[in-house]
Amino acid sequence: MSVMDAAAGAVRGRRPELYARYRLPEPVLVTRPTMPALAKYQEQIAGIWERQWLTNNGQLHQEFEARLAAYLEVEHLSLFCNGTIALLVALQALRIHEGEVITTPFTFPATVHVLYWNRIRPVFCDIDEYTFNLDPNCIERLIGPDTKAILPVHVFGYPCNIGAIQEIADRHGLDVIYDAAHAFGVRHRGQPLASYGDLSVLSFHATKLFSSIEGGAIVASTAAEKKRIDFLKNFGFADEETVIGPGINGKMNEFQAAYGLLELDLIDEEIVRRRALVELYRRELADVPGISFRLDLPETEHNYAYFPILVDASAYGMDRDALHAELKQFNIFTRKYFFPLCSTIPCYLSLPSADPKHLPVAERVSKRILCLPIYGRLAPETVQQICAVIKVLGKS
Ligand code: T4K
Repeated sequence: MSVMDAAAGAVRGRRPELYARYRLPEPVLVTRPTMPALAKYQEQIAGIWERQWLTNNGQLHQEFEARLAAYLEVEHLSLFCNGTIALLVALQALRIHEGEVITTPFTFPATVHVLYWNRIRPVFCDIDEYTFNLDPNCIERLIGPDTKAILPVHVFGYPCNIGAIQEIADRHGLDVIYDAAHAFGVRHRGQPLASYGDLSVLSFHATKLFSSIEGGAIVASTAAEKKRIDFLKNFGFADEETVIGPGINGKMNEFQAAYGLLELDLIDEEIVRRRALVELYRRELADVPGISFRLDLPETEHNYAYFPILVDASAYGMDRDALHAELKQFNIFTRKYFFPLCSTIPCYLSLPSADPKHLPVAERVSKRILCLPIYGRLAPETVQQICAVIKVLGKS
């Protein structure tokens, strides 16, 4: 019998006793949205009713775009209906609609699907063991005559090695589009993380640190780029009679903008709360054999959007999948972000770069990673209870 089987058996045998002592009374989900007061949202909606202006660059859209750009300290920001359409348009904005783009397999499928939808071949590159982001040492050998751009992801809001990536891109004349879906408000080397690269794309989905229900944005480097992006997200219309290119409908509506505006008032407090919870998790789990996590990175102001741990089965006594399943029995709903790797999705499986032998770090990380519950309203006592369960399962 393996160590894992023995541990699982021991837990099963002692379940009633363990449940009675450790099971959480209510389900705890991996995240919950930070929601503004309903009365405030109703007030905003009343204004929408009065104006009878529901979408297409309405008053709240304009106000949200300006306030968000100021909050993020970026000059040129375009709002979108969601992060996926924003990524799709970012590629179109840079006229990348053929060839290959180098990206990470360790991400949400949206990152790779937007390449497919633009008829671009994804080229998967392995990741760095510590940050879980594209490993710059692996990028260069993947560059070929068809390579057009690099699409890295600041996964969990951890900054990519932006210096090395930009240096490679400059040397080969490639564009860099950052998928900054997790990186709202992160600062790195004295600058907003979203200001690096040719374009950066944010997501404001309900599960994100900062939300507009659904939503997203592209941060551009120049006013001209923003203008082109604004045309492209509105079917390509430059004015009533001029269509500059094959645009799409990527517009954010007034209800999303209203919600986003109210969230802006809550975001600083949300980050402070999450930071305290991350610090608590780190203290509680510091000495659990086989459980590891990342500390703050140098020159970075983090947003504490996620709390991923890595499970080393031989040291912990149970593998990631078993822990994920066991935690459910205790009413704790963690998520395997990001498993399976995008390179294993059937439509990408036959790509030469999808071969697992080229992606050893990503393979290892995706089999060990587990995101624990984190959101501002999560009580510190609940974090302590979650950690107590993780500790007791490990000891079993
Ligand atoms: N790039 C990256 C790197 C991304 O991670 C994402 C999205 C994108 C691009 C695309 O951006 P968007 O087009 O979405 O703007 C969720 C989100 O749907 C997705 O936005 C996000 N990444 C991904 C990491 O997480 P699921 O399939 O895990 O969501 P779901 O419905 O299982 O929700 C997770 C938990 O959140 C639930 O257990 C409960 C809680 N929840 C969820 C919703 C929707 C709530 O409490 N309330 C809610 O309204 O993908």
